[in-house]
Amino acid sequence: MSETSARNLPVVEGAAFTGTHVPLIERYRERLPFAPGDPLVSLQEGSTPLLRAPLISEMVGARVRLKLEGANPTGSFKDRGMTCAVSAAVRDGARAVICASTGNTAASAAAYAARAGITCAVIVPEGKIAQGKLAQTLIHGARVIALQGNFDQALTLVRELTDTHPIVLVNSVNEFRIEGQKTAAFEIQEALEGELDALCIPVGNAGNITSYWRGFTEVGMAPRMFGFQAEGAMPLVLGHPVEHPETVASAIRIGNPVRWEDAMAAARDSRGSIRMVTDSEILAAFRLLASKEGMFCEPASAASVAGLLKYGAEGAEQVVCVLTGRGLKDPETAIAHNDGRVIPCPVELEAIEEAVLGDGS
Ligand code: AN7
Repeated sequence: MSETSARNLPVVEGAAFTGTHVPLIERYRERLPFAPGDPLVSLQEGSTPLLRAPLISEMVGARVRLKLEGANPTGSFKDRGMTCAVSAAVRDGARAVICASTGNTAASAAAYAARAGITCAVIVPEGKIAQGKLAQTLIHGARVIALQGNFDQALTLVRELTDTHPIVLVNSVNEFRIEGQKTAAFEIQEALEGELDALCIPVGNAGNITSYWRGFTEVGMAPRMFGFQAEGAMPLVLGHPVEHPETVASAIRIGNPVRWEDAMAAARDSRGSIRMVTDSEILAAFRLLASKEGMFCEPASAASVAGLLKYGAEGAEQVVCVLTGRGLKDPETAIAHNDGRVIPCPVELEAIEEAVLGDGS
């Protein structure tokens, strides 16, 4: 253990973990920029399920599986990149990390910084991040700054700030983020023994599509990469930045992605595409996943399935849709957009009978 680690206890060796669930850096150490003995900040991320989606499979005429990234410790795929970014920061003697975020990067950075015993600051667009993510970030003890602007402006400002202060930037401009997130492609390769024709994935800052393509390339796979942006925040579809991005899927409310070139290269080199889904298509997929497949993801994640349903499998037989974050992240949107209702009931048997068995009128 190097002396640069922020404090002794939480930065542990992989060998200290027991059970079948090993930290991502341990599982894929040979393919990641870490040496044995490097400090390792882990919450036992990665190794997420790949769930069959029978109804969606039938709808599109392909074998469709869902990569459940909401099963990560903080409820999103960001943990894969964050274990690497924070472990590297600690290795290099950092005392603080910072990010701009639409919510999930903030929650993940806050958790890993807490684990490492270093400080964390996050800049979020004021009033535009989901409640679950805000709750996580605050309880982990990060300093939360609500910018009176959008994500793109927040990212521009933190990049300037980190140019002149010794604080590590953990947005996906950080190479360790991409390196960590590519491991999801390794897991898919192992689970499907390399048999995959298409990957459907939501695109915001475009770090994740970049990571998956890097991971697939490293294991000799080349599925078509189908990225989806929300109609009100689709710079990669339009070919120019969007100054005022807007979408119900707050996680991908991003108008000028940092991994622009990498995402376009992934789409081009894989014979894939980056296309658009509307907010109502996102919400329809969000409800379908929850009510018919039993899987509650956050709205941004449903963009992957919305895109598959909209454009079809295009001849692909094996498809994976990445569900990037857990539904509990954003309870407001789920409560605002569903077909159910809450039935009030007095404390009486007859009333209960009517409420449970009646026609609901
Ligand atoms: C659930 O947290 O950008 O294309 O600041 O939270 O790699 O940006 C989140 C992005 C998809 C898009 N799904 O991934 C942030 C942030 C969910 C997300 C994306 C995000 P990228």
